[in-house]
Amino acid sequence: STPFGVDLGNNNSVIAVARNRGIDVVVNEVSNRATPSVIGFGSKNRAIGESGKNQEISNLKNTVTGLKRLLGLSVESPDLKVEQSYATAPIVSCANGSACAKVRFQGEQHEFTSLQLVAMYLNKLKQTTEKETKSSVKDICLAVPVWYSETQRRAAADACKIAGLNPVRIVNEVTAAAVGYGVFKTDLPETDPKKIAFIDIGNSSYTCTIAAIKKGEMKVLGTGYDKHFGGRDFDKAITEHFADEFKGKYKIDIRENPKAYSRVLAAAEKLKKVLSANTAAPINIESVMNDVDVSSQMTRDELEELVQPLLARASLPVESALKMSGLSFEEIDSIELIGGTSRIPCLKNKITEIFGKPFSTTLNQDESIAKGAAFICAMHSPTLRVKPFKFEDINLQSVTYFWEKGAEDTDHLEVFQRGATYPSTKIITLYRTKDFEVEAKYTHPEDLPPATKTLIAKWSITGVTIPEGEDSATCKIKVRQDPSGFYTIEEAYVVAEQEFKELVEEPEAEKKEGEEATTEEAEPKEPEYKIVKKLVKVADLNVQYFGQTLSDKLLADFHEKEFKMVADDKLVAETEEKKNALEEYIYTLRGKLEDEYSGLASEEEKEKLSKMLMDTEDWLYDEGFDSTKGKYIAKYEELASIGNLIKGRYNAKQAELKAKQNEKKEQ
Ligand code: ATP
Ligand code: K
Ligand code: MG
Repeated sequence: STPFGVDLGNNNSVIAVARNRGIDVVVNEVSNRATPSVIGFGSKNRAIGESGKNQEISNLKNTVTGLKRLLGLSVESPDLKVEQSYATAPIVSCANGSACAKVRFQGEQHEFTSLQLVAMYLNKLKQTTEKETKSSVKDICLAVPVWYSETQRRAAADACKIAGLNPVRIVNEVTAAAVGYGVFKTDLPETDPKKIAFIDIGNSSYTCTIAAIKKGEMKVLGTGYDKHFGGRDFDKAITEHFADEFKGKYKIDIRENPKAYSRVLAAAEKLKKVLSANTAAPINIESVMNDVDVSSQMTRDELEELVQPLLARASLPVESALKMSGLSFEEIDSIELIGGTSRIPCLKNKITEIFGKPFSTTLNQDESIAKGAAFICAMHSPTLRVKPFKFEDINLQSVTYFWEKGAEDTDHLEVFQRGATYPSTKIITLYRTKDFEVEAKYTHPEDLPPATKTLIAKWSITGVTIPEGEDSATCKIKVRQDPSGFYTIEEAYVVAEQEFKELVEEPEAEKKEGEEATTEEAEPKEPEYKIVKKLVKVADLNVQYFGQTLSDKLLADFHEKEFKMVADDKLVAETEEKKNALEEYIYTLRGKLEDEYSGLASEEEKEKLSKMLMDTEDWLYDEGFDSTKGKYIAKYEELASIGNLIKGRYNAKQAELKAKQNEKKEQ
C-alpha cells in the first residue's frame, strides 16, 4: 500500500503520500491541496470535506466540525463547553460518556461518536488518495496535537481502524514537521546539532516544539502549547465585534440567528485573511437577517486591538517549551513558523519580539506536517527504502506503573518521566508468588487537563510458577513507551539463576610496546573451570491488556456501519450521475433530431421520439425527480434504443461520405 500521511487539522486537513521517490501532497476532487474538516449529514447521504463545507450554511444543524477537538473528549471536560460554542450541530453526551454529535441523517435522528466522525472523515481522505494515486492505501501515519492524552491517541488509532486503515504510527504534528525539516534540509551540521524552535499556530491551537537537529537525526528537547489559541479565536473576536456594531447600527441581533451568525463568521474569516495583506478590509453581507444588508470595515490596527487578550498569552507556549528544553532564547539557532494563523502580521511581530530575532519560513506553512507524516509512514514500510533518519520525541507526563505489594517489592515505580524521550524501553523486576496485575497511571493527576483519565491501562499477567527451590518467581516486565507514545507492556517472563561451567582464561601476559611476542611455548596447563551463576529466561508469561481501545467487537461493528454509509453515499452519487446523464441526453438528442439527424428519421419516428423525450422530461421534473438509479438507467436506455438507431444511420452516412472523399483524393 502507498505510505499515507495525514495532518488532521481543525479547519482543514492535508494528505501526503510517499511515491516516485518523493513525498507529494495529494489534491482532492476539486484539486485543492487541503480539504475542509467538515461532515454534513443529509436526507440521503453524507457530504464530507468540500461538499460538506459548501452546504454548511444551509445545513448548520447537521454539519459537524471540530472533529479533532471532539475526538476522545470526555463530556466531563470543561473543553466540551468551548467546543459547543464553536459547533453548530448539537454536541451531546453519548451513552458511554463520550462526546457525540446529534444530527438528522437519512430521515432519522442519529448520534455519532467523535470516533465514528473522525473515522468517516479519514475514510473520505483515504478514498480521495486512492482515487488520485490510483493505488491502495492501508498504512497511515496520523498527526495529532501534542496535548492528546492516551485516551485521545487510542481513539485516533481506533478511528483509523474503523476507516479500514492501519495506524502504523500516531505522531505529534509539530514533530512530524520537524522530521520533514531534518530529512529534506541539505545543509544541516554533521556533529553539533542546531537548536530549532518550530511554531505552529493553526485554527484552534498553538504549539511550540524545540528540537536539536543534525544530519540524519532529530531529538525533541521541549514542547509547550496553548490548546485554545488559533485562527478561530480571531474569527470569533471579529464576529463578536460586528455583532455589537450591527445591533446598534442595524438593530439586528445576529447572536439570535445561527445562520446569520455563521455567515458573519465566514465573512470575518475572509476579512481576517485580507487584513494579513492589507491594512484595511471591508465586510459586506446581503440580507444577513430580516432582509437587512450589512456593511462595515475593519483596519489591521483594530483587529490587533480586538485580539489583545490573545496576544498577551502568545509567549507562554514558547516559555514552557524553552523551560522544558533547558535552553535560553539566545541558544535557539532558528525559528520556523508554520500553520495558517502564523500569517497574521501582529502574530509574526509578536514571535519576533518574543525571541528577539527574526523567524524563517523554510517549511511550507500548510503542508509540512502531512509531508513529515507521509515520510514517517514510509519509514515503517517494509518494502520502501527511505533515507535513514532517527528521531525521538519527548514525553509530556510522568507515568508510574503499579502492582500489588509483594514481600520483596514496593508497589510502584515511576517508569517514564516527563521530559524523557521516546520510544523507550525499560525492564522492571518483580518477585511474585502468583499471577498479578499491573496498572499504568499518570504520576501527577493534578497536572493533567481536567477530566483526563488518570488510569492509562491495566494488564493482567498470568502463568507465574515458582521455580524449584525458590521462594518466588523473578518476573521481568518489559515496559515501553512506543513510537506512537502509547504506554505498553511488551512482554513479561520469568528468569532464574542457573549455574554454568565457564573456562577460566589465563590472563594474557602483558606485552610491552615494541617488544616481539615470544615464540617460546608456554608450559601446557590443565584447563581450569569455574562455576558462574547467570539469570536466564525460563518461562514466558501471558500479558493481557485492558486499556482504552475499543473492543474488537465494537471496532468491527463501527467498521461495518461506516462501510454501509459509504455504500449509501456511493449509491446516491451514482443515482445523481445517472439522473444528470438522462437529463443531458434528452437535450442533446432533441437538438440533434432537429439538426444533424433531421434527414435520417422518418416523420413518424421523429414524432414518436419527440413525444418520448417530452414525456421523459416531464417525468424527470415530477415523479422521477427523486427516483432510483435503476429507473434512470432504464429511461435512458429506452430513449437510447431509438436514438442509437438514428445515430447508427448517421454514422453510416458519415463513413460513406468520408469514403467518397478519400476516393476523390486518390483520383
Ligand atoms: P489546527 O492546527 O488548530 O488543528 P488547522 O491545521 O486546520 O488547525 P491551519 O490549516 O494551520 O489550521 O490554519 C488554518 C487557519 O489559518 C484558519 O483559521 C485560517 O483562517 C487561518 N489563515 C489561513 N490563511 C490566513 C491568512 N492569510 N491570514 C490569516 N489567517 C489565515
Ligand atoms: K491544516
Ligand atoms: Mg494544524
